[in-house]
Order: sequence, then structure tokens, then C-alpha cells
Amino acid sequence: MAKTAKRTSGGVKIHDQMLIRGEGGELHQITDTGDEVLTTAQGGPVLDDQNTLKIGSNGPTLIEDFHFREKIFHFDHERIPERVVHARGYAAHGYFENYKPLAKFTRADLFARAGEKTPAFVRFSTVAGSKGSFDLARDVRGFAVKLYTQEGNWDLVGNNIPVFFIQDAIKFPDLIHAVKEEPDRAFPQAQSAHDNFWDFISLTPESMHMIMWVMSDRAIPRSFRFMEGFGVHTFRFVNAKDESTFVKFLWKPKLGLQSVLWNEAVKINGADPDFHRRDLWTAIQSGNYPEWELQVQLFDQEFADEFEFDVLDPTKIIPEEILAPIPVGRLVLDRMPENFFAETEQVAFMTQNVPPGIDFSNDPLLQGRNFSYLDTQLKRLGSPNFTHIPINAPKCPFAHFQQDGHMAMRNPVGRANYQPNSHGIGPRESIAKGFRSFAEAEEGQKARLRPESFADHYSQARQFFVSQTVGEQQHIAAALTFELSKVKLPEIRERVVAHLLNIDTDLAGKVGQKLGLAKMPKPADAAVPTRQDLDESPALSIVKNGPQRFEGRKLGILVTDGVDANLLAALKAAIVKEGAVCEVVAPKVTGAKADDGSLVEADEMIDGGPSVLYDAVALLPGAAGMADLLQESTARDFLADAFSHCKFIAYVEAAMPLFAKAGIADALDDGVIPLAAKKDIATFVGRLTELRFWEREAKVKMG
Ligand code: HDD
Repeated sequence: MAKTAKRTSGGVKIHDQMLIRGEGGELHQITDTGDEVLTTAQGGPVLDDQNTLKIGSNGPTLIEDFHFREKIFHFDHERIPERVVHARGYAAHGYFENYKPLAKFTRADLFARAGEKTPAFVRFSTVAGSKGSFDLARDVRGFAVKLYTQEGNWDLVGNNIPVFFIQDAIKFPDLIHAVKEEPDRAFPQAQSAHDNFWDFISLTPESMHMIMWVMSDRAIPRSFRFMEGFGVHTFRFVNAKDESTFVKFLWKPKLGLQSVLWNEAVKINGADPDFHRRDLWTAIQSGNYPEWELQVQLFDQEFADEFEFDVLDPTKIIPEEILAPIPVGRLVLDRMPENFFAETEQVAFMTQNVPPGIDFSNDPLLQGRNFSYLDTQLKRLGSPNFTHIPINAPKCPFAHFQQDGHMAMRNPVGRANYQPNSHGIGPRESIAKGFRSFAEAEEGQKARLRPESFADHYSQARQFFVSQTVGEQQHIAAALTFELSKVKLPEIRERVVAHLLNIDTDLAGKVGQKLGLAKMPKPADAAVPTRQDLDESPALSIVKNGPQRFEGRKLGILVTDGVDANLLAALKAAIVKEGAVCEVVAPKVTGAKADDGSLVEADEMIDGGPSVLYDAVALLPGAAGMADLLQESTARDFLADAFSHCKFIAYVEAAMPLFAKAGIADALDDGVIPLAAKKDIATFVGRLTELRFWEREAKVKMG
């Protein structure tokens, strides 16, 4: 991509024009003042980019104005179709670093050597919303990883949830049609809380396990950096002896798991619809590179045969406590795209992109996906040559006889565009290097059947639910109630509650009661009765898998004139030492005047810096500024929201009137920590690793 040249005095005279070489070695025309010359896309220097060519100043515009025509022509064709699903996404570059050789299991080169780094490009996304929707929708998050290996691109196109709604790819269009805005009214945008989605779900029992995940806090992650990723399907590792080992892929965030509360998500979407984008951008630009560990669950056919669920069923997991994941490498994201459209919008992920040593299983969802992704790129990117776009091009040597097609940036050269050929030129297949599919012996008749082994739709849904903390279970109940409160047809609500009865009767009762069902429905028919004996899996809880430190999180410090400068400096230093960041919030854009006369600059004015943007808050007003602060309803909300969202709150004595204004002066608990002196900072910071003061939840009842 041509880099725009920086202004420079240096340059070379070519054909008596002043030209300079840009950073990438490309040439730029420059004016005599050292500015780069504006040109048309054809390279023609532009005289005037402010006025169209007319007769006189008030006459008609001339059609010969080729600069105007080309500029408007290109503008009119700037948009490409957004992704039919996962339209809203955000991506970063980085690398995958392999821990140790895995040759025993796979011949894939990227796993061959310890310390080997493979360039990576990762796009996180929501599923349902359009490209311009908000970040903190209750939704699955795409976790698409492109690894530019020496044997071609490997796209592990996963989600932040290890199972899926459906078992057969043929139902995907129906699922997406049902979750997206309704066709007759074109709303709701980026929300599952509507009749069509829950109508489809209530008629699709196989979706129940996924519904537990999507109604849990997993669907409202605090940050892409604090969420897990999963390959979902069972894949195969194939070693050099063509021996296969089943493998499931998991991405574990170094900074632990964290989500927000639904009430917080609703408010964050209002305050900052780009919350997740800004979070990733800021972290990477400030050198706080997010990191995940790649772990694999490896198992053989014997394990698969003995495991109580079908490993080919994408609505099922293998609990980590049954098959411990093995760490094999780490993914670090350390560079943002130079241009969003060029890279994030044009990147093409495809589940079919696997290097030798990684192969597919017969998971029907994966099989269907392998057809869809290539197909959809043609629609989005408009040409079979989408691998000519830099972000999609392999970073390893490649050679083939594919030619022509729209926007061909390169074509095979020479006379032979076919093989075998007697010209003795052009690439040939390689027995040693070529991708060898695992030689699975298959048999059976052609039929449209669903495996009996896929038929248990409730047992793992129950296992997920019972593995949550009490608070997390309440959030699931609150989410289901919220979602179904937006569903108008009573029979849909009843069908969903009938399914819930097969998962957990208390859950079903709570939801049914909140929906005001006159009487509880019968439990839905279950092809396989719900297993009550599946062990809890602590790995499934977010709260049980939080961070070791407050690292990567954000403290909001509310200040006014008269703020104690020393205390503020000590608090900031302690938070930075934790690897976290502070933002100062003040009633005025300019900030506040501290007690020592210095100016404390504000990162946010209180109206634009609500406490939902922070993981914890500190109230450090000065007595001088309290009177004004108490006039600000946003100051009251800042504290009231932080309290009801179970956040840790530090405060100085001068802030007490604000607690009264927020109506919580009599409700202070151990999550509200006085900063009477610098020594109290350590007490406050020491609690922040818990992220939330969950004991308060019973009091505030915030789902
Ligand atoms: Fe998909 C995009 C993940 C089921 C068909 N999918 C897409 C993206 C992610 C996933 C992360 C965004 C990629 C990007 O950032 O550009 N999809 C999944 C997961 C699934 C899944 C984890 C279930 C386990 N998908 C799925 C099925 C089908 C598709 C069953 C079709 C049979 N997915 C597509 C697609 C998309 C896509 C229509 C739209 C944009 C694109 O491919 O590039 O082909």
C-alpha cells in the first residue's frame, strides 16, 4: 500500500520533476514547497481540488472535468457488501509463538520448532449486528485467527463460545435470518430480544446449550482482551506418518476472564458504542499487548468412542476437567492495521484454509462451513482474486496456474498456464510437501439424517448452568427474562420456559414467574432425558477464572477543585504499578485545580465519562469543588451506577455528601473503601483483583 510521503527537503530530480522516495521506496511527486502533489488515480497532477471546471464562475459544470468525474465516480463505489453475518468486527496484527515441537501429533510446520513465530491477524466480531452497530450487544463474539504459516494460511475461525446453536450447517441461514432484524420492519438491530429469534430457538431444541452461554455473561465481555476463544469443532492433527489425533483448540486470555453486567452494557452502548474497539486500540497503541495462550485438547478414537457425547456434535464440549487442555503456544497482538478497510474489512477468513498436518473431522457444521466461506468472499470482495489483496495473501512462497478474473494483480508468466506441460516450466505437485487428507475410511448410504448420538440437547446445557456461581446463574435468569419480555407472542415465551424446565426447574420457575405465566407449561419433549449427574465444570464460569491482577483494567478517578494532589499522585502510581490505567474525570473539560495550585488535567468531562467506562472508581473531590459537583446529576449517576454495578469504590471524606445524593450513604459496605491516608491505597488496590464486590449484588439486584 503506497505510504503517503512525509514532507521532506530531500529528493531526486527525475525528468526535471522533483520526486522523493517514500518509506516503502515508492516515488512521490512533490511541489516546490515540499508537499506531495495531489494527483488523479491515473497519476495526473491536480491544479484545483476545491472547484469544478465551469464556464466562468457561475456557468455550467463541464463534463470534460475528468478530475471531478473520477473523484465522484470512485466515491459512489466505495462501499462493498458488509459480511452477511459478523459484519461488525475489529482486528489487529500480531504473532503466534510455538512453545514446543508437536511433531508427535502434527506435521504442521508452525508447530515444529520451539519459539517459532508465525505472523497472525485476528478479527473479533459480533454476529447479529450490522457493520455500524454497537459493540456491547448481548451476542456471540467472533474470534477469527489467520496464521500466515510457511505452508499457507491457516484460518482458525472460532468464537468466544465453544459450542453453537445448530448441529447442521443447512440451518445457518434460518438461524441468522431469525436473529437479525425482522424482514418486515427492519428492527431490532443487533439484538436477539425479539419474537423471530426466540420463535426459531423455541422450535430448535439443539440450541439450548448455546442459549445458556449466550444468556450468560459470556455474551457481554468487558473486552476482547478478557475473553476466551474456541475453535468449536473437533479437528484432526495429522503427523508425518499420517496418524491422526483429534484436537479441539482453546484460546485462554492472559489477563483472565471478565464481563460486564447487562445494565452496564446498555449504558456503555450509549456512552461509547465503540467501547471494545477503543479498548483494543488503546491497549495496543500504548504497548499493553493482549495475549492468549493456545491450548489443545488431544484425544484418540477410543476416547471419542467412550466419551458420553459425540465429539462431532458442535453443540457439545469436552469439559476441561475430563480432558485437560495442553498449552502449546501464545498469541500476541501488537500492531493495529494501517487502514481499517484495507485490512479489517477486506480480510477473508475461511475454515477450509488449513496447512498440512491439520485436517477436518466430519462435524457437519464444519463441513458446511468449508463450503460457505469461500463462496461468501466472492460476494464481498468481488473477485476470485481476493488473495491478491495484501491482507489475504500468503506470506510464504506460492505458485499456481490460476489466471485472469477481475482485478488480477498478477498472472502466471511464460507460455504454460497448465500442467502437466512439456515446456518444463511451472510448479508441480509435491508428494513430500503436499497436503495429504487423513485417509478416513467412510461407508454408508446417501441420506438426510441427524445422528442419534446428537440427540441430548439439555444435559450439557444443565452442566453449564450448574457450573456458574449463584450470581452468574442470576444473570442468566435475568437475561432470559429481559429477552423474553421483549417477545410478544405468549406461546413463544411458554415454549422457551418448557425447554428451561429440562435444564433447571428453579431457573424455569424464576423466569416463568417474572414473565407472569399463569401456569407453568409442561417440560418440552426430550429425545434424551436430561442427565443430572454431569459434574460441574469450574472452567465454565467467568468469575471463577478471573485475573491474577487488576492489569489491563481501568480506574476512573472523579476529582474537583481542591483535590489532594499528593493522594491523587500516589493512587495513580499504585494503579500503574498494577499494570492498569487511570483516567481523571472532572466537572470541567479543563480538569481541576488541586490543593497545591497545580492543574489536574481531565481525561473525560463527567458527562462523557460515566462510571460504566471504568472497572472501579475513586472519588477524590476537594471540599472546594463539592458544592458544584452536587449540582451535577451525572456525578450522582457516576456513583450510583458504580455502586449498583458492584464495583469497588474508594473515597475521601469530602465525597460523603455525594453518597447521600446517590441515596446510598446508609448502604456502604466493604467494597466502599475510605482513603483517609495514603496507606489506605494499598487496601483499595489489593481488593481490585476481585474486579467486583459481588456480595453487594444481593442488595442491588442488578442483572
Ligand atoms: Fe461463520 C463469518 C465463526 C458457523 C458461514 N463465522 C464468520 C466469522 C466468524 C465465524 C468468527 C467472521 C470472520 C471474519 O471476521 O471475517 N461461524 C463461526 C463459528 C461457527 C460459524 C465459530 C460455528 C461453530 N458460519 C457458520 C456456519 C456457516 C457460516 C454454520 C455457514 C454454513 N460465517 C459464515 C459466512 C461468513 C462467516 C457466511 C460471513 C462472512 C464471512 O464468512 O467471511 O461464510
